[in-house]
Amino acid sequence: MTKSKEDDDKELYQFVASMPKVELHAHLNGCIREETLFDLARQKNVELPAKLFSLDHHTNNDDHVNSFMYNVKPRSLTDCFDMFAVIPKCVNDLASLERITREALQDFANHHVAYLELRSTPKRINQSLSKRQYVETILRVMKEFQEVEEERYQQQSTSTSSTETTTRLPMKCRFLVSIDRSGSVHEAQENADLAIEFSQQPNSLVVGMDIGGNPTKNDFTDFKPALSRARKAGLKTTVHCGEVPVAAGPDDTDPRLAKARDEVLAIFEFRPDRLGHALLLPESLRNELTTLQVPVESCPTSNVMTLELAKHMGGDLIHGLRQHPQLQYWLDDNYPISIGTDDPGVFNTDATQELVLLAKAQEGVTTETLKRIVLDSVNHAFCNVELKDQMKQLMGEFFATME
Ligand code: 6MZ
Repeated sequence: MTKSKEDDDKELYQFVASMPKVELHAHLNGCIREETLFDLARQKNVELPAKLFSLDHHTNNDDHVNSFMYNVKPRSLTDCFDMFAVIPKCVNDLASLERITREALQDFANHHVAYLELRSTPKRINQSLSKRQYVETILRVMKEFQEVEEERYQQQSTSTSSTETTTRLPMKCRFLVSIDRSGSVHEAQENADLAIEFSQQPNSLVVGMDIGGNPTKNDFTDFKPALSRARKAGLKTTVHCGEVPVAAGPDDTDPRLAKARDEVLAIFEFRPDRLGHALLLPESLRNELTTLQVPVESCPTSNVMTLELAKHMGGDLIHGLRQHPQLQYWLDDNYPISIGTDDPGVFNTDATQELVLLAKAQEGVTTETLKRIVLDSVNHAFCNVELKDQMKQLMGEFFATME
């Protein structure tokens, strides 16, 4: 009997769900579970903007306990930043910060992420809490989570009842301190101070810094000194790049496009260890990137949503991803990339879905390609060589059991 398309889809999904994965591009507040956001909003009396969320009462009584809200898809770049403005109003104490961190880690682990680099912008989430406490809290939850993962793995290794689908590697976590480019240079310098200080503690999980935030605000060069300082102190760096349209060449006089081009060139000149998205690069800059070989953190669903690539296709992500300006080129060229979720809560995605989407949308992507991308991603990780070697060995052994 020949296999149906549904059987193939199911097989692909099961393979991808059970394979160990590497997540290098995930923003903590963007990982918030939908139900957690709604729960916290209710607890803290925060009104979520009706444009982004709609309220659907599935109540047996009138006390709102069972009221349920769901995201209105899709999400443009502007929608995302409107959401990022409201999420911290709900995550405004240590208990909620701990909760979203623990849940984010659990969600990645449930999707068999074996190595996670989570990033977040240090915030004073209320008047009595410092940015240092924000970072300390996240790091404590990550450490605790790793310990539990290690214990679980030891038990799994000695148990005879583990099956291939339930078996997974223990998740290792590292942290990147973000700079939000819509904030001030002073804030960025404070974040660099924290990143440097925490990275110098023994067994620190802090391995790098990131510049993200609304790409229409300010300029990379404003924040370069903070990032340079972090780099001098031994931290790795990654910069969001090409999220807004960029001039095709130096002769383009449109001031916005020309500014975006200058910015990409400044980022290239800085030569971060990785780039986030590198999405709207015209051919000349794509070629320049090919020469530089800076690994790119590509986030398929996020890219389709923010570029609104599926807008006229009924929201079909597969067709949307086929319009991605760079992905097919990178795949054909074996360019160094990793596949990330960006903001799984905001984009309603997860680590499994991103790889399945890639395989379904892009030509020539097989399960072998996915394994190669995941293993290569370890090379782009910001952790030390010892952990990279350990990850490669464990993942290689795991893949061997999947053949
Ligand atoms: C640029 C993004 C982003 O730091 O509060 N962020 N920056 N482009 C994106 N693609 C859509 N997605 C998330 O997490 C949320 C913050 O991450 C950055 C933004 O600064 C956002 O406010 P944290 O944990």
